[in-house]
Amino acid sequence: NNTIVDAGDLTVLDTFDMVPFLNFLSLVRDVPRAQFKLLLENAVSCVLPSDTTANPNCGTGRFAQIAGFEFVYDPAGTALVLDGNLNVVTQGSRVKEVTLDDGTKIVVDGVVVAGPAINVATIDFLANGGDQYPFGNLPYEILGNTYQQSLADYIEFLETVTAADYPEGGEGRIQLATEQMGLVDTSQGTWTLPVATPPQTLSLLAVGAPFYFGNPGDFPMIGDWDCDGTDTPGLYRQSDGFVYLRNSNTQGVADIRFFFGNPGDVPIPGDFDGDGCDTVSLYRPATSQVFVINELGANNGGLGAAETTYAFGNPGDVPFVGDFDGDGDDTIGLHRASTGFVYFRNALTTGIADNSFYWGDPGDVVFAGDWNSDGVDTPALFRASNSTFYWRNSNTAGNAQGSATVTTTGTPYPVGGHFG
Ligand SMILES: [Ca+2]
Ligand SMILES: [Ca+2]
Ligand SMILES: [Ca+2]
Ligand SMILES: [Ca+2]
Repeated sequence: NNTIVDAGDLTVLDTFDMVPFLNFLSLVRDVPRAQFKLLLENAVSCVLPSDTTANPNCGTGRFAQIAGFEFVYDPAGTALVLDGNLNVVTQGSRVKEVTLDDGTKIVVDGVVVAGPAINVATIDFLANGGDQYPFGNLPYEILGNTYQQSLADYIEFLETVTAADYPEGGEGRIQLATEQMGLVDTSQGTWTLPVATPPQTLSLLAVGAPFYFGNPGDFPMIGDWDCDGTDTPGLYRQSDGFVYLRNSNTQGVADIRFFFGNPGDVPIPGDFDGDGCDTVSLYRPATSQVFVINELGANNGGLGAAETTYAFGNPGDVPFVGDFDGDGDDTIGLHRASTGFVYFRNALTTGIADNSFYWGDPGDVVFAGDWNSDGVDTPALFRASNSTFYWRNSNTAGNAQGSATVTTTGTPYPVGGHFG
């Protein structure tokens, strides 16, 4: 639990406060690696408020406390759903990396590494399927101690526990993968993904190697065009309305090409119907109109008419996209450089803004993303004059809650997403 222990003596009674249930230390031998990943998927299957919709069995308590290994999870992945008999209903894809303390890799990039099974120490409640932990029918040995007695013994063994042993923000055993920030040098058509990761997480990836995609002057965007959870480049050529999309973060030709819109339209990529796939919608600055479409074109063909069209904003507003209320559907925001305000609605309809607040100076490029992995997109901006990203984690007025200064070349333009 989250007991705060004041400096001074710890008593046995304190340990009963910390671990108050009658659970016995237990040993589960030879847990196959895939099942170990399944156990961790269960641990992170109820971390977003929206998870309770898919899984009515979500309850408090299933998030794991761990030792002996580290793992990285990304709430943007699919939550594991189990039925009442602990059979898998929906496979989870949130657990990205699992590494034992001796360096053995168990999961890399979401994929289980083949190898020997693992012995797991836990409590009999979980070994027996409590909190939906899917240990299956693996036998477990109940050892002689309750977990409270084990904790008391351990503290006695240590003699002194200091705050330095338990740093604020944790020791990195459990890491949260957030959306990252990248830059496109539009003067060269070079992409660097990522260049910054908000520091609520340890940076998982070094700065990416730049790669070429597109021509100088193309309007860059990023999205998950093939619905695999990884965001990759796209381009909109404003002169002729051509869309060029690529499904990997590597140099190469476009995987998808089609045309849509009028000269001068601004691309707004997002998942406007919440199906897990991003598509390219448009904002027409001349008339302040949004054109939403939930499919991609193909084969150099035209995409046809938009599914939804509505007016939003004033001439000169610059659009950005996000899921500002965390319901799974993207909607449109606007940055008005003349006032320094952002405006957004949580529905794809005409109407007054659901929210507006001061964010950014003229010249800043505003975009949105989920910088703390709570399921809600909030604003960021890139300020070219000092090569710095700024972001907030709530959709409210206020100063930036984080910033990162990066190295730039040419004409940098920001993108945010899960770059894999
Ligand atoms: Ca993708
Ligand atoms: Ca979609
Ligand atoms: Ca939304
Ligand atoms: Ca967020």
